[in-house]
Amino acid sequence: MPVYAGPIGTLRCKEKKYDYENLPTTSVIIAFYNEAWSTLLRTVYSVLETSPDILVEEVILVDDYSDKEHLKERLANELSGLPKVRLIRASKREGLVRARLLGASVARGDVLTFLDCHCECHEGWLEPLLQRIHEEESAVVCPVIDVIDWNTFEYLGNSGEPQIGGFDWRLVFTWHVVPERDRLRMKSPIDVIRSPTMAGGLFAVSKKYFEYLGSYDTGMEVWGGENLEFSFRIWQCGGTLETHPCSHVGHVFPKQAPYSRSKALANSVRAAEVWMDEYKELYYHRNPRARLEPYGDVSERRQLRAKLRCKDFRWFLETVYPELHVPEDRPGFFGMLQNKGLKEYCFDYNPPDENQVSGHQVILYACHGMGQNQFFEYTSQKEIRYNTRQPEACVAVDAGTDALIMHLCEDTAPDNQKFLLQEDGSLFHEQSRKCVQAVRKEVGNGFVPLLRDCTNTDHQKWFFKERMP
Ligand code: UD2
Ligand code: MN
Repeated sequence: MPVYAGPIGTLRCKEKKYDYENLPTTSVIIAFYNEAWSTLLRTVYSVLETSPDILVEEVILVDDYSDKEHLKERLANELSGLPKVRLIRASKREGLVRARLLGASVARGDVLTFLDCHCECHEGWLEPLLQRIHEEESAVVCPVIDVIDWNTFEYLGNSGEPQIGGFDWRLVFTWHVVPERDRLRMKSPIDVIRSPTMAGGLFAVSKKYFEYLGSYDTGMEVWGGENLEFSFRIWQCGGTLETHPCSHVGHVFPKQAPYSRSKALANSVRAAEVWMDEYKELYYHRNPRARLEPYGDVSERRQLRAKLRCKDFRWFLETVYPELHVPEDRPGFFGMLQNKGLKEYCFDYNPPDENQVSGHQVILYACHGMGQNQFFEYTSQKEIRYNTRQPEACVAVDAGTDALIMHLCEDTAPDNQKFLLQEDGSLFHEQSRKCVQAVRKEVGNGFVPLLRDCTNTDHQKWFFKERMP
């Protein structure tokens, strides 16, 4: 078996030769809602300038019922001189799923290539995507997403190796380094990389295969959730999702979107209800609001799943994404971890940096029952896991100190991360032989959990509660 275990790089991409005559053609589909002029036009011109003419059937811009003045006449005029560019307009606000499908419904290319409306394609971005789909029709292929600076709009690129997509149990998309397992599967530094999920905006798919797979869930509104739904569906129904290290497209990750994203929760619930089987409970435990969210009718999507004889979510987790830790969520051992003496105070952890989960202290805060920062799981390894996010953090106490600090969890729990939750509610730290107690902060208001000699006080008693009464 040919094995490549070195760094994944783009250096050799330039040597790659393509058989242009035989590659499929593509329709590039760009949906937009109230996008700025410069970023939208940059996307269009960069597609035209970096793509071999012979491969581009057309560029379809779908206006999702924008109300900004510059996107009306002025845009139509600007594009009228570009023979390959078509502008179609939705007659009401559709949301990105149905807007993209509007574009797909008129597309004439063999392959649909979706882009966000604030991108810059990098020289050579298109050929690898089409080449791969030419080889394997059921491959859905993403470019590496480079960063365009949100303030200066400078193309910053990507430091280090391409990353692959995952998710956490809140159903939030996450980035990961390529695991060893997948590295060993690669035959060269410019081979495709398998990815459990995609970010959502930039990918190429055979038009025929997209239709076979059931395109998109048209019950999803505005923004969010469709990326994980499509990722699960691709894998579970027999396709593959990949990133091609030779294809690079820059994207502006804005600080704030020009529209409300309140529909994201219902969209995620639809994805969970159709694809996740019993694992959807792990999601609902971590986001109790999701369980109450009206999500409409998913019976057609379930029928699609049955018709395509798609595999179950357990298969997906075990085969495609074994790196994701699957919580146990034993009854009575997850949710809010509440103190008995203080009544309404719960363990709370809110790391200031979303990307740096470890290193901060657990505090106590008024119990809110919303999961998220107050969700903890007590495992059979005696860990107190903060596992709404990836990577997962575990409560730890460093030798000689008394504060509860989050460390990254390990495969086998180290001794300083082990707590015994006893029948009487006491929470005993085995290594130090002390108990966790709710203690008033020395400065400021509020309380923190600290290690103290074990006594019988209610301030040393803790219990899990799944939700607010
Ligand atoms: C990411 C994806 C995005 C989408 C989203 C989840 C990338 C780079 N971006 O968020 O494509 O999968 O996750 O839903 O992977 N749009 C409409 N109508 C709407 C709302 C948005 O046409 O009602 C357009 C929007 O103008 C843009 C695209 O849909 O072209 C994606 O929206 P975004 O850029 O605000 O999403 P992003 O990049 O934060
Ligand atoms: Mn975007």
